[in-house]
Amino acid sequence: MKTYKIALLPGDGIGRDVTEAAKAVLEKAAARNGFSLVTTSYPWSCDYYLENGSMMPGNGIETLRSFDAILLGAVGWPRKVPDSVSLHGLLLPIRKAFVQYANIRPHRLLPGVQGPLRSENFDILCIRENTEGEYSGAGGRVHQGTDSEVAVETSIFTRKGVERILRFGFEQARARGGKLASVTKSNAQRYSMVFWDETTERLSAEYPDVEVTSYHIDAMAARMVMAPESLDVVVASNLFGDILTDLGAAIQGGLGFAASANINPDRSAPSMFEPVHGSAPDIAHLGIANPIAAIWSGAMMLEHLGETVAAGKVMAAIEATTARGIGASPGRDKTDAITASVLSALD
Ligand code: GGG
Repeated sequence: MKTYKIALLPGDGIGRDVTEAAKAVLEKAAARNGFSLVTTSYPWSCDYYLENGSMMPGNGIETLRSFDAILLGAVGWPRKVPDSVSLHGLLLPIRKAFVQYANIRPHRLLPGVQGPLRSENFDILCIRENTEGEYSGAGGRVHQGTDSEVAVETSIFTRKGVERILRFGFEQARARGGKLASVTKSNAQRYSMVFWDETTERLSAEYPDVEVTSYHIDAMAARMVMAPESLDVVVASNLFGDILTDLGAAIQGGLGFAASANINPDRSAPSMFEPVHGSAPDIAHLGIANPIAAIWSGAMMLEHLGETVAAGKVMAAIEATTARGIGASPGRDKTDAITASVLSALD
C-alpha cells in the first residue's frame, strides 16, 4: 500500500482545531482509497516560541524536508508574540526554503453558501508569488526611538522569480478557461511593477492561446466585487496576492471557505497546504471554527500527491455537506458537526 509521510503543523489558535478535523477526513479518504497517511505533528507555534525563543528548532527546515507534504493550520498570537516575529519565524521561512513559489488559492461559492455579491457564478484561481516581492524580508531600521528614525523595507523582484510565477500563471490559464489577469501597480511603482508588466508582455508571445490582461491592483479589487465572473486565473505579487485573496475569501462567503496550496512546482522539496485564515484567537478552542478551508486544503494536498480520486471524493464530501446547509453559514455550526458531516459524506 502506498504511504505518504505528512508533517502536521497545527500552529496557533484555531489552526489546532481545523487541522485535527482535516486529519480525520484525510485519513478516512486514504483508507477508503487504498493508500495511507503517516502523520507526524510538530508543536511549532507561539507557545513553542515562549518556551524555546524561536518558532521552530534550528533543524526545523531539515526535519520537514524528508516529508512528502506539510499540512499547516495557522500562525500567530499577537498577545504572546509579535505577528512580525511569528510570521517570519515559521510560515515565510518554510515557503522560501522549499521554493514554494506558487501560492494557489481557489475562490468559488460552495453549494449552499450565500456570498455577499449579486453574482454567484464565479470561479477564480488566484496565484500569489510566494518567495520574494514585498515579503522578501530585506530592510532595516536605524536610529530607533529617536527623531532621526528611519525604516526601510525593500521589495525584491528578480527575473527568475517573476518569470517563473508568470509562467505558472500562463500554464494554469491554459489548463482552465484560457484567461490570465496579471496584477500590478505599475503607474505608481515604476521599476519593479513595470518590470513585471514587461515580463508578462514578453512571455505572452509563448502563450498565444491565453488571453492576458494587465490590471492595476485597485481596479482588480473593484472587479472582484463588481464582475467576478469575468475573471479566470489571477496572478499577483506576494503582498497584492495576500490582500486580493482575503477579498476572494470574502466573496466566497468568508475565510472559513478559503483554501490554499504553497506549491514547489519542481517537486524538489515538499509543498505545504494551509487554510488562508489566521489563528483567530477570539474563537480558538471554542469548537466553532469552520474546518472547511482546512479540509479543502487537504484535498489540494491529495491532488498534489497524485491521489486525484481521493481528492475528488473529499471535495464531493465538502460540497454535499454545505449543500445540506451544514457549515454553510459562518459561525452557525460546530467544528465537530461539520467534520462529522464531511466524514459521513465520504461513505
Ligand atoms: N493559515 C496560515 C496563516 O496563519 N495565515 C495568516 C497570515 O497572516 N498569513 C500571512 C501570509 O499568508 O503570508
